[in-house]
Amino acid sequence: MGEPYYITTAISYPNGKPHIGHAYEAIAADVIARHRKAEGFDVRFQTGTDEHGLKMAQKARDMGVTPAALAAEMSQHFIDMCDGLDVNYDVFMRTTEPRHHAATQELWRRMEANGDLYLDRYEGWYSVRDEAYYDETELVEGEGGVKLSPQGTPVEWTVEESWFFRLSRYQDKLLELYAAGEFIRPESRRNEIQRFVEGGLRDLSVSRTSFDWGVKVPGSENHVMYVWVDALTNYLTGLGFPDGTGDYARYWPADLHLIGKDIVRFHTVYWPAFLMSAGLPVPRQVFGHGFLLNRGQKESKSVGNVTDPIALAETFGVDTVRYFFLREVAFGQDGSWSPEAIVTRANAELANSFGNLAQRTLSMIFKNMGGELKSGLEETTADALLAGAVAEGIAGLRAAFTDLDFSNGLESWMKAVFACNQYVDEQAPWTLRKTDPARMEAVLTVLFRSVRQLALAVRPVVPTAIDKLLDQMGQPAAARDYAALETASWFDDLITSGFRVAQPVGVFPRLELPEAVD
Ligand code: ME8
Repeated sequence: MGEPYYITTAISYPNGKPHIGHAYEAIAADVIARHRKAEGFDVRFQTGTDEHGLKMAQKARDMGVTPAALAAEMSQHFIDMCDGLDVNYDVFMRTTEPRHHAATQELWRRMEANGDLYLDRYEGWYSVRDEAYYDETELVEGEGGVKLSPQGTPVEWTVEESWFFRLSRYQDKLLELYAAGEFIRPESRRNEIQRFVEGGLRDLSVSRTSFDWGVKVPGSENHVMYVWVDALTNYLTGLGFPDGTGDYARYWPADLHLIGKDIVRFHTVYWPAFLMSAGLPVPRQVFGHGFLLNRGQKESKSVGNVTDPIALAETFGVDTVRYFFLREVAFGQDGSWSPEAIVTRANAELANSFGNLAQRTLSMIFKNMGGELKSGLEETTADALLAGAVAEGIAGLRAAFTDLDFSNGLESWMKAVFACNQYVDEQAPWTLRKTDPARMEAVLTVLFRSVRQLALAVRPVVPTAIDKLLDQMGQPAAARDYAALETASWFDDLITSGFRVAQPVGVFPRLELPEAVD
């Protein structure tokens, strides 16, 4: 078994159906998980729903249902979204599960045993929308002079008895953690958080008494924990914590918490401080990705531009949507999508460049060679150069993906695809068919090999289409990771098996712009 690699997404608030931002994060995490698997890692991938807190309680009240019923109904939509987008998680964590209450209470006890929790009175500003406390100095003025959080959400003055966490104790330790390596990525977010922590940390209010939809504070049953204490602990619960053996021992600390830019503070200030307090190792990295915008605009119910990610995948194809998100957006920055941009990108790169290359290659082998591949053909300089270009493009993709730089990784891959298309045009196998049939067979064989390598490399991004293609190329289902790129005997094995290329079926169709996308 390979080295362990534990990746998580944020757990979503199931106070409504999933939106495009949820889909973007889930897809990116899934591609990272598949990429690491292909690299030989023993991957554990967790996602889920964050079901407690005032936001859920208020939404349920507005709808006239219990918070538990709302959470149960909506979390199913998040499970369906993962299924609909080929997001292959290992664990879907729901924070209302009893084992999660037990894990969170254990974390609390450990923080208390370390002297980091005390009872006091909280007076300050709270944003239900963000489930966050803000300092007076952080607030901004909205229309009519109303006070808003830095995220632009309403805040309310709150006065309550509350348990506090001694966050102020952790300032130096956190700064050391940031200085030691790449705990926070990208760099811009690291600088922002570092400045925030350098500015001084106030103790954090970590319990509420005004409502009861949450995890009970041990020994203080009229308090429920601040929803972020319980939400962050999901990353431990899914591994069996507090049992320190088994999955926990194997996968903790997490290699990567993948989250959006708006919740970096919770993951890089509060979470490592809670873990340090409880005597547990901190995660290796937190990556705050950017936001996905609809033609440059935030999707919102009031603007009426909210996209259902499953409908999007049904309209354009799951693989297309996955490819588009990773190719179009510089990971870490905000990105924008529109139906036109999806269609343009998919047609140019998937249909016309790679899809057409694969289709032409298989089709010519079927028609001109009776589907039969040959070994021992003579290799020219052009053939060797192409093999080099393909290897380079794939190496570029792998290195960039490991660094979470998807758009450049796919660009490197596209360069290799272009090299193949240029090779087809230059070698003109359709002409060789009459002038030099042996050379035609060699050219088509070189192309078959190249298409196989390119397909294996891009499989983490577009798994369904690539599996359909690799099936048509006689590639064993069990040998589709990156190790297969280096298997010396694969081609001879294929010939020995008696495999013949059949009339190919295209796997990346050309798209038309739909009339309206819901
Ligand atoms: O924040 N583009 O849940 P959430 C990209 N429950 N990503 C986006 C986005 C957009 N337009 N909008 C939101 C929560 N996200 C908490 C997390 S983790 C212990 C608790 C991202 O449903 C957002 O940044 O509001 C977050 O990473 C994820 O979607 C879930 O957001």
